[in-house]
Amino acid sequence: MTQTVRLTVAQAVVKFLANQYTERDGAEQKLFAGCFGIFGHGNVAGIGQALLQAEVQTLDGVAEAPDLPYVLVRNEQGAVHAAAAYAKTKNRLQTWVVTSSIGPGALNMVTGAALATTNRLPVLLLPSDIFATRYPDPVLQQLEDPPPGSRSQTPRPARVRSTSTTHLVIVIGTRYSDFTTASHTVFANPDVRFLNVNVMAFDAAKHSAEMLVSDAKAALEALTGELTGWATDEAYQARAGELDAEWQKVVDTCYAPHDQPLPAQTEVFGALNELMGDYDVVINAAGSMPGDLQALWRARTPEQYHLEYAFSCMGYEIPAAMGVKLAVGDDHEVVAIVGDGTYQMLPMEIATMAQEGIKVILVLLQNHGFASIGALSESRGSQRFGTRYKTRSTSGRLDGDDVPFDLAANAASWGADVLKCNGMAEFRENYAKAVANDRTTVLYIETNLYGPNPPGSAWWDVPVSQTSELESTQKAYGEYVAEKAAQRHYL
Ligand SMILES: Cc1ncc(C[n+]2csc(CCOP(=O)(O)OP(=O)(O)O)c2C)c(N)n1
Ligand SMILES: [Mg+2]
Repeated sequence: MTQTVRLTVAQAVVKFLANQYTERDGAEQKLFAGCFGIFGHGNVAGIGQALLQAEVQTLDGVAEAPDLPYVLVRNEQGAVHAAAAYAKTKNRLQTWVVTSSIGPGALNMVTGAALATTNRLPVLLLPSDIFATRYPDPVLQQLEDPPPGSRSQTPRPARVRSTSTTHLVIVIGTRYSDFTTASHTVFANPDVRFLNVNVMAFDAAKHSAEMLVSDAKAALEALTGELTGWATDEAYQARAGELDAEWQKVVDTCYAPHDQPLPAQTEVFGALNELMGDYDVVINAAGSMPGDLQALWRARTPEQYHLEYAFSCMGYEIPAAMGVKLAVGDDHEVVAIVGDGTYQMLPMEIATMAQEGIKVILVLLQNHGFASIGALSESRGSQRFGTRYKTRSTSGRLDGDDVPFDLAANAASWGADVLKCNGMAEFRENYAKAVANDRTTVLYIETNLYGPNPPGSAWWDVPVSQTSELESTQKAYGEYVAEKAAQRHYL
């Protein structure tokens, strides 16, 4: 009798790959020794879940469990080089799989892929892709038409909450990314209509909107003229004011001391928001920081807020600080907030800044892992698998001591001055020293991996494995299905 086994594609792929062999001169060996990778929202809940399940089952001694050990790396390009070198050393009889997230993670593998191709070396690269359904389109890091050079903003929670009764949404210069729309769950009123002001027809047409293809300023002036004498009613205005005031209290709470051994990163943001000048520039791109900054940062000028959140590319911040400093000149402080993960991806332009006498301030938030993808992994039932910088212990898992790297020493070795900050008081003192310094200065501070982060109600469509041997995944799948019901599709 045949038995039906239900697996996700990722679980089937892992099982299949773990059972591939090469044979030469009568000797068999496994084709894939293991899987290198970095999880992001594109692979954490799919192949991440499958690799976790395989690891749990292997260590539990479950019969026929696939054995494809997962190794967290620092940069996707490095992972592919390691796989290619392994294959060359093993006379092409064995190699490694590499898994990456969507967008920058996938593209980082391209150089390694070219090296493997030119050397005729076998590697198996599993870059993640956008969704098969078009519901959450465009997802974070999805490439669309070339966007105009606009600053796009996502709504703050106070505004998000007010949208269930919204009839008309006037949007100015947005791509409607999944963060802006909470993966199409924000605008809950079934009769909601959109007026899109955008210089690009491509974006103006989204959400079946009334298109206003125009320069934003010209459109706003024209609309203001047309609306002379019209106003929303007083109750509506009062409610909007209340929601804003409520949100300001949330920001104050996030910025205030949290009375825990390590500060929350929001305390660091609060200090920077207060200490930085109106025309200084804060930079960030990837990790848990962009979402927090979006919710909390009180930008006093448009120039102050430099976030790259279209591609959310780890490794952007340090080179970006160099680029911004060259553009704004010495009268402005340029402050890049750098996560420990993103730091390890691309720290070396610090040396270029030392070479050229370019001074920026780098705030290095050390939380020993991925606060962002770790929390996402947990919420999607993948148990924070492979998201902390821990050594492999005798259990066979990445649950040992902290990996003994020293990012402060590393930054100093590239030619920066490094000030270690033990808590927020010292951070504030050291910020003043960094401003007074004429060399690139790294403010190194340990922060709490678990936040707390700003309260957020926005949903993100990151699908969960439909079938699983893990209770955590089964539970997360139920939640996912329930939450997805709020999603709407606009033609
Ligand atoms: C090049 C690249 N690879 C993978 C990802 C997916 N990704 C998004 S955030 C993140 C972890 C960032 O860690 P860290 O810089 O320490 O920030 P934290 O999450 O701790 O705030 C990863 C792996 C990405 N955005 N870019
Ligand atoms: Mg981190």
